[in-house]
Amino acid sequence: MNVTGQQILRAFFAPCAASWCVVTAACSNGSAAPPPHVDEVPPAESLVSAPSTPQLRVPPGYDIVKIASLRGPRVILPRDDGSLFVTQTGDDLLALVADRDGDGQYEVTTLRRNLDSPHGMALHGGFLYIANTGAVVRSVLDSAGLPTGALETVARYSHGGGHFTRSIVFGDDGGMYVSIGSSCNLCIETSPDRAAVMRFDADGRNGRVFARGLRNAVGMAVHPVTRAIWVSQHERDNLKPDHENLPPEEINILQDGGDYGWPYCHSDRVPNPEYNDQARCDRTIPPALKMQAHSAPLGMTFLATATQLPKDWRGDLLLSFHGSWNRDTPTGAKVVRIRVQNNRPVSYEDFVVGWQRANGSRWGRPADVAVAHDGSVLIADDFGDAIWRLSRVSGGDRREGRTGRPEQQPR
Ligand SMILES: [Ca+2]
Repeated sequence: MNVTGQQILRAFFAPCAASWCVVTAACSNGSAAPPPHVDEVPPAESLVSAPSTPQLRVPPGYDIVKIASLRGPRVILPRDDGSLFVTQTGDDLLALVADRDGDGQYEVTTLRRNLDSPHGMALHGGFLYIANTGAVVRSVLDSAGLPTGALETVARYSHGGGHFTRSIVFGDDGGMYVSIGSSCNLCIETSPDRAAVMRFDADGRNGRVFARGLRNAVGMAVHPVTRAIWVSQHERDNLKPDHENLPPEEINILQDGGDYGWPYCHSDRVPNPEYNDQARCDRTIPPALKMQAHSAPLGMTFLATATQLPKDWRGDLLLSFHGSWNRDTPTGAKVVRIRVQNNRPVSYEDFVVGWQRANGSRWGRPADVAVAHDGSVLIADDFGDAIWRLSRVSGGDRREGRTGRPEQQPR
């Protein structure tokens, strides 16, 4: 086992107590009004305590329940049969999480051990791809859709030092896109594949830099209409004088050959004072959406198939904020909804909150969010060692269920 995974993750959480705790929060009694549409994260006035989970607050009409317990779940890949592939990055594991007996609680089976900080996953061409910290590996799927046989290494890239998780998606062109974060907070990298998204053929050949200047793009998702790759991006630390609120975290929409600024620039083409190169910044692509500094945006998902959410949410996306670790007033540890108009992100607002207490300490941290086969929403909580399922109390829109089956009621 490498030493970077869970130990680093847990080190970030050191100021936080690990025990479960009920957050007592002032909240409304369930107004039917939609959440406010604003550019900054609002107070969670429109959220209510979930009926079965008073620690967490969700929009009125929804419930959230813990469906699985496992150490450090980071990325969720839902399967068509309702089960999930889950990477446990810190323990170098791939797990199958499935409700085998139909009681609403999901059982955990370890499928692969001794991976190398596995994080992102993708299904493509009859393979399960896993993004380890230094290479993408893949495994053939058997008739049950489970990985079988030896792992094949298909693409290697830089690793060691700094950001160690790797994310992966396949584009409409069949290309394999892998995000590799920076080795530092702020520096000029010596390896061109750091702070970049690489594009490979599906067999790992013809690797090249697709987009650069991305300090740590962890969330990756393909827009359901434009098919562009969207990423969430962690910006730099220790920018004076207002480290608390600068620079903003970002959503970026990737373009082939695009430069998104880091380390030279932040925000809308603003030079970092360490380099002070406005001419260079003028050639970079500004963020599509700016968000609260130090929110640590991780996994995200579009809601095109989230049939348990209202129809007018289906063009939007959800994003996990892991939460700040070096901000005097902690922020984050919540899931936000990003509103999309004309295929661009325009604002964001709280969607699920409560992992963070009023004093800033946390009992959980959302790391990934995904849409399940039945249109419900799944959240990986790598600090609370849990997977949560959010569903509509009334059962959702049955006519639009992806599977054609009645959607499961929350338990
Ligand atoms: Ca079960």
